[in-house]
Amino acid sequence: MTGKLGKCMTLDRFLAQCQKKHPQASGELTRVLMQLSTVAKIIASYARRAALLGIKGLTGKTNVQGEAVEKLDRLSNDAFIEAFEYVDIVGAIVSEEMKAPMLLHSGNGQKKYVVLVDPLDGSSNLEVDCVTGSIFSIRNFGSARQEDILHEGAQQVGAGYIMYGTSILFVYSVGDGVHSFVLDEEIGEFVLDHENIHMPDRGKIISSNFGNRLRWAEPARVFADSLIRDSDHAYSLRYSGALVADLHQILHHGGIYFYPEDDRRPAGKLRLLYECAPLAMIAEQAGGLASTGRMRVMEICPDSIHQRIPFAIGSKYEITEYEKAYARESTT
Ligand code: AFP
Repeated sequence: MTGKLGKCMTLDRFLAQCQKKHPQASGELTRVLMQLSTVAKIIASYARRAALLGIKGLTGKTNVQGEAVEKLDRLSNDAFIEAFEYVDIVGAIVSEEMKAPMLLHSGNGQKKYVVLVDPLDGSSNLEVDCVTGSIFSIRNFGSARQEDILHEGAQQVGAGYIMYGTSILFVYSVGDGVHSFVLDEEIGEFVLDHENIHMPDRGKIISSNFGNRLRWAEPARVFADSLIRDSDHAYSLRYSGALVADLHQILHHGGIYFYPEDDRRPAGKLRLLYECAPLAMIAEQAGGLASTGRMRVMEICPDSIHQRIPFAIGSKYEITEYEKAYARESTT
């Protein structure tokens, strides 16, 4: 970081350095990541000043998911769309806030990527000035038709998240490990914070909405009870209401976040394409796992752009135990 070593490894310098290791690289992915980092700064400034700017609260509209849209959900979505109007290699954008994929740069050639986003994860936290995030996935562009976007997570070219907390963090992977950057507001740049993050193989954090425990599918309940009963390995409960923040802790300290299917949401709550798959890529690149309980998230072929799945993500030990609980259920 700026002060620590007297050196300043900014995001653009880091990406330039990585690019040199791959002489065949065109620099196009770097352009996409840099534009995402600009969006991060814009949304961070909205989130920080939401009360002052009078942009807290609901718009009065509901989105395609049937959820109430916060003013900042809409502004964040607009910030992503605007960003990619300047990057002609991004041919389409898919967002939690939009019913269908949005085609960008119609008529221009050279489209290479589609970007999928949850513009503001945990937006209900905004009302009380708590942590929020954004999640992104970068895939190869075929067309803006849904069938050309519905591919398994293993085909993602890159993924990451932005966390708007006490610091603003930009965390990404393009398949060569997970790197995190912190916004140095004095110089207006993201500066390297952690290179090649490795998630502990077993952790101490359990993160889930225990208010739903009686509604969860049986294997999730059995798993949670057995983990909490383990007297040799004490777990701490952490749950913020923003997946990005909960995963970020687990990335560093290990453990598990899970949002299983329950009697109100038999398909689960979280969205595959712009929440689960990108975070699964981050977890796997950091040495962790992501699963529905029954299968690896990165192998699911989506059937619609807003598909939901039951989701568990975290350290190898905890996710393996979670899957064992589901496997036991199917043999009984
Ligand atoms: P929003 O992005 O719609 O605010 O939802 C947040 C979220 O998708 C995820 O970030 C949280 O972990 C989870 O939902 C919280 O859901 P519950 O309030 O049902 O626990």
